[in-house]
Amino acid sequence: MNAVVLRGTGGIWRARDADGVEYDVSLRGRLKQSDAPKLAVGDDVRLEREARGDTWAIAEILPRRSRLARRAPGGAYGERVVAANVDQVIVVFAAAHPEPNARMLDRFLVIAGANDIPSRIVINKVDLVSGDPLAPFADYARAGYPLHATSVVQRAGLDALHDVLRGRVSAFTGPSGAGKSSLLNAMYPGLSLRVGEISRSVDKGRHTTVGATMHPLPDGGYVMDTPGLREVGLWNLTPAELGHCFIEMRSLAGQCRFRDCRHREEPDCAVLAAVASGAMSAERYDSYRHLFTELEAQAPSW
Ligand SMILES: Nc1nc2c(ncn2[C@@H]2O[C@H](COP(=O)(O)OP(=O)(O)OP(=O)(O)O)[C@@H](O)[C@H]2O)c(=O)[nH]1
Ligand SMILES: [Mg+2]
Ligand SMILES: [Zn+2]
Repeated sequence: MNAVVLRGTGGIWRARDADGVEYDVSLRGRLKQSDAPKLAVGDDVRLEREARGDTWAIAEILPRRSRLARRAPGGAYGERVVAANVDQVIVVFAAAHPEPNARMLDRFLVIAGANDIPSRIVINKVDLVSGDPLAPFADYARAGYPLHATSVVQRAGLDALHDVLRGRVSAFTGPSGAGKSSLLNAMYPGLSLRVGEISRSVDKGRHTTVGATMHPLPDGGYVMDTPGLREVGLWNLTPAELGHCFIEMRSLAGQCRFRDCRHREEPDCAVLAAVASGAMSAERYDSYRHLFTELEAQAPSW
């Protein structure tokens, strides 16, 4: 029998089968060995009945279609899979209250980009601003991110957002107070109890908190809560990886004169040329430079 891993604590995992029935399951012995692939929330697994009793155990981790993984510190080989099979990252910001912060938004997008997971940007609370609420985010649309404008109060944009969540695993993230829980409650009346857990924030004092949790959606798909998604420092990216994390730079990077171009002061840099011509947003490029410096400081050996 196949199932999806919803969450795990201390060796006991919660898994859900295709009919929506949930089971507390443990790992089969061979999956506990140090060289075995590590189970992660979001994994599709094959369950086997335990020899005695009517309990089930995880016998096999099925192939992953994506993963959110933290690199090992210092760029050494190895990684820690925080979540598996995430189809998209949904970054929720408020149009106002709290004021949106582009640098913070870029951090969420960088983590998703580093893991090759597509992102969508939701601008919520559009009832609080006048004019086109997406205008301040034109750089992101141009970079290639799908944008949603929503208001829980006016029930605006909810159907379009609901449509892209159906049948997929979506990691919801964004600053506290942006309205993530409110949006989920508005789209899924009755989900209220589960949504409470979505708001769990990262304990910044202890950088080890990375427990993800999945919440089944009533009409198919899952919402995943993934702490630490904006803490770029936690993910141990190298400065060299950063260009790939800014999606509008991906196609440009191959056009630079130097293959290892850092897009800072190198001659014939296609990224610098794109910024100079206005083809790439200067604000986004500024974010790139700031994060580059931050990652350099974090891993001086690179
Ligand atoms: N005006 C307005 N207020 C909203 C909207 N959506 C949510 N709010 C309010 O914003 C506040 C924060 O909403 P939450 O849903 O708790 O925000 P959250 O993103 O889940 O926050 P955390 O759980 O702390 O991460 C609440 O007082 C909501 O009522 C909206 O579309 N318009
Ligand atoms: Mg919340
Ligand atoms: Zn370059």
